[in-house]
This record gives sequence, structure tokens and C-alpha cells, in this order.
Amino acid sequence: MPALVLLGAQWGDEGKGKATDLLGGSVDYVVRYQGGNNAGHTVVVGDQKYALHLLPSGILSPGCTPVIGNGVVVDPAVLLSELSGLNERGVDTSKLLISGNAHLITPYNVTVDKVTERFLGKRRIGTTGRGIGPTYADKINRVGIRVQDLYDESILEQKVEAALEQKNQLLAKVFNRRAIESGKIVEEMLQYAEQIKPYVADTTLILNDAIDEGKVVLFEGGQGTLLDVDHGTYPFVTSSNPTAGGACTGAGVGPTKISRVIGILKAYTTRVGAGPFPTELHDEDGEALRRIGGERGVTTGRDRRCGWFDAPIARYATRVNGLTDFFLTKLDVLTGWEQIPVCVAYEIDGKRVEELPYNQTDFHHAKPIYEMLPGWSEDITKAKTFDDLPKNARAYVKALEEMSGAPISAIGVGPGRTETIEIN
Ligand code: 2SA
Ligand code: GDP
Ligand code: MG
Repeated sequence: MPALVLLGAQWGDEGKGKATDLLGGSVDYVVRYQGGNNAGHTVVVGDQKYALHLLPSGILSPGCTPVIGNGVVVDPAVLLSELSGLNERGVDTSKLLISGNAHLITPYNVTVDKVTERFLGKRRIGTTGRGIGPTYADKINRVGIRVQDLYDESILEQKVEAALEQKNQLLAKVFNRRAIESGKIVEEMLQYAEQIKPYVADTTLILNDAIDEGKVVLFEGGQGTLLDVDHGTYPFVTSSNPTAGGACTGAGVGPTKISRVIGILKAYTTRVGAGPFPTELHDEDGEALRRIGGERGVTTGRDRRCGWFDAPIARYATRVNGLTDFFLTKLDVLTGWEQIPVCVAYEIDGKRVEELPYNQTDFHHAKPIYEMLPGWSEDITKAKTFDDLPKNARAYVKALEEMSGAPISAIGVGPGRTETIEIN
């Protein structure tokens, strides 16, 4: 199993951090391939809780080399503060590798993100405000600043000036804001250069060599399939590719090298930010899922929207990612419901539709068609094997597996490292 991808099958926050950490002990490299410090991955080790935003979750596993791939956008101030936060807690971060081709989130990208959201008003995306979208926009517009630019002052100056030319016009004319001075930006970015330098490497070469040598490389997705800029609920998406193909472009590894793609699937559904969500609950069940599941944004502290499990979404994730298996998470949160509704298809403008519609308007109109599955009341957090689960919990897992199109190979029954059932 030399290379595998682990990604979110829904709208993020499925429990990818815990799953990566769980595999961390048997993995040589953990690689972030997209996104930036918009991600919030929670890992609970014993009585210690870690919230990682930019760093790969594998940083908590001593034998593992954490890698920030070329597809990631890096806020240097956040990077350094996350590293020092971990160092203060005794975590060794010295093995970290950062691609010189990764793009940097600059202060003006953060400004543009916040100003644009304010400007959009009711049509806002509900971004995390971390500058993610504007940084990827600069990358695609070919006015981005890369990690390697920190080590050539004159290039850095030219690039920042070029990037600011358009932005200052936009800020002044459209948003009535003062121009950003390029000199100040360059000065700030250069402050970080020396501290980041020891980590900068040709990560594509290192990762391909590692795979060829039979080392185990895990690509860890941020956000989730339905937040993918190509395959998600556009425009209510993030500006990168969390789907499996993103691992190839975001790390420089060919698809033939990847042999397993694990989808992390929550036993119900959540979403942060705006956009369609057919099974969303606005009643006490939604409130209960939020309370019991602790559904609050790890980065922004926003309440997550909550709803029942949506099988067409899971099938879609299987399809667009080529999933080999699922980790089903947070099954314990569903304990106590007499009956659990599961969305098996949608009704769209009076017609039954089995699969996620590609048309945005249709998805906005989709009403869930529910099947009721019997619940369970026994505490399942101590379950160690599938057979330890109550009959109805087993039946719930089996029903989800059948509807989702790929086998479930692990089940989360609590946030801790050990609160997991592995199925062989
Ligand atoms: P952005 O900031 O440009 O990526 O926002 C665009 C959309 O992507 C959503 N998004 C997320 N959704 C779930 N979890 C994320 N990470 C944090 C967490 C979120 C938080 O783990 O809880 O703390 O709020 C994440 N990151 C981006 C975002 O809500 C927008 O809908
Ligand atoms: P990520 O973004 O996919 O890494 O997920 P987050 O860390 O944002 O959110 C998942 C939350 O669920 C975190 O608070 C985890 O500690 C928690 N969690 C993960 N797996 C389980 C599980 O099986 N049961 C319970 N109760 N909590 C879990
Ligand atoms: Mg998260």
C-alpha cells in the first residue's frame, strides 16, 4: 500500500484529522495537497486535544514526515505560529517539508477575501476569511507569490508590485479603500523567509522517490468533496480540489502511484458556510446533532449546519473520487434516536431523482426522500469490534454501506484515537 488518499466525502469536518492520525503510526509521509489554514482538523490523543489548520495531521506521529505540497496555500505567519504552538506542547516539528512551489497567502489576499465577502452581502459564500480564494485566484492569474520567491528579494519585489497593481485599483475604485504599499508587504514577507528556509524542499522529488522505495505516503485532504471547486456545489465551494485528483496535481504524483482512496463519511451530514443542503434540519433534531456532535467550526468557531445522512452525496463521492473504502465517523452521535431518517433519493420538481443532480438549480430544489431506519439506545463508545455494536447500529452501518457504493472499513465511535472499530 505505498500511496493512499484520505479525503472528506461530504462538506468537510467528517473527522479526517482523527482518521489520518489513526493511520499515522503506519505511514512514512503525510501530505497536505490543497487548501490552507481554512482547514480545521481535530486530533485527540489521550487527554490532549490538537486543532491543526495548516500542518498535516501526521505531524503528531513521531515516525512520520509531514509535507506541505505545492497545491497548498501557505500563510507564513500562521505556519510559524502553528509550529511554535506545537513545539511549546512538546511536539517535534523539525521533519516538516514545504514545497518551494506552494503559493503564499499575503496580507492583501486576506484583505480581499474579507472585503469581497462584505461586498457580496446576502450572496456571500461564508468563507473562513483566511485569504484562500484570492490566493488561488492570484495563482491562476499568474500573479501569485510562491515560497521560493522569499529567497530572491528583487523577484519578490517585482511580483508583489505586479500583484498589487490590479488589486489597488480594485480596492480604491470599487471598495473605496486605501492602496496597499508593496514595500511594506515585501518587508513583512522577508521577515518570515529565514525561519521557513530549513523546511523548503523539492517535495515532488522526495515523495516520488519515497513511493518508489516502497514507503507509505498518505495524502490528506482538507475540506470535502462537495466543497471542491470543480465537483462541489459551486459557487459555494472552496477554491481548490479536495477530491482525489487534487492529490496528484497538489503533490506532483501520478495517478498510477495511488492504490487506495479512503472517503471519510460522517454518519449524518454537516456544512459550514452558505449553499444548498437538502437534508438540513432547522428543528430540535438539528440542534441535538450540533450539541452531541460538538459541531462547531475548528477555525472560525461558527456553528455547523446539521442534517441527516444523504446517500446520493455518498455515492457521488464514491464516483468522483474512485473511493476504495469509507471510514464511517461519529456513529456514537446518533445513539438515542428511536428512528433515524436517511435520505435515499431526492424529489426535484415533482420527480424522483436517485443521483446528485449536476444542475445547480436542481440541487437547490432537491427535497430529501427519507427511509426510516430503527435506532439504538445502548452506549456504543466502548465497542471494539463490529459485533460489539447493537443490532440496529450494525444494520444502520450495513444500510449506509449498501447505499454508498464502497465498503466501510472502519467506524468511529468517539473522538479519541482508540475509539474506532476496524473491520477487516
Ligand atoms: P474558504 O475560506 O474560501 O475555503 O471558504 C469557502 C467555503 O469552504 C468552506 N470551508 C470549510 N467547510 C468546513 N470546514 C472547514 N474547515 C473549518 C473546520 C471551518 C471553520 O474544520 O471547522 O472553522 O469554519 C472549511 N474550510 C472552508 C467555507 O465554510 C465556505 O463555505
Ligand atoms: P476534519 O476537518 O474532517 O478533520 O474534522 P474536524 O476536526 O473539523 O471535526 C470532526 C470532529 O469530530 C472533531 O471534533 C473530532 O474530534 C470529532 N470526531 C472524529 N471522529 C469522531 C467519532 O467517531 N465520534 C465522535 N463523537 N467524534 C468524532
Ligand atoms: Mg474541519
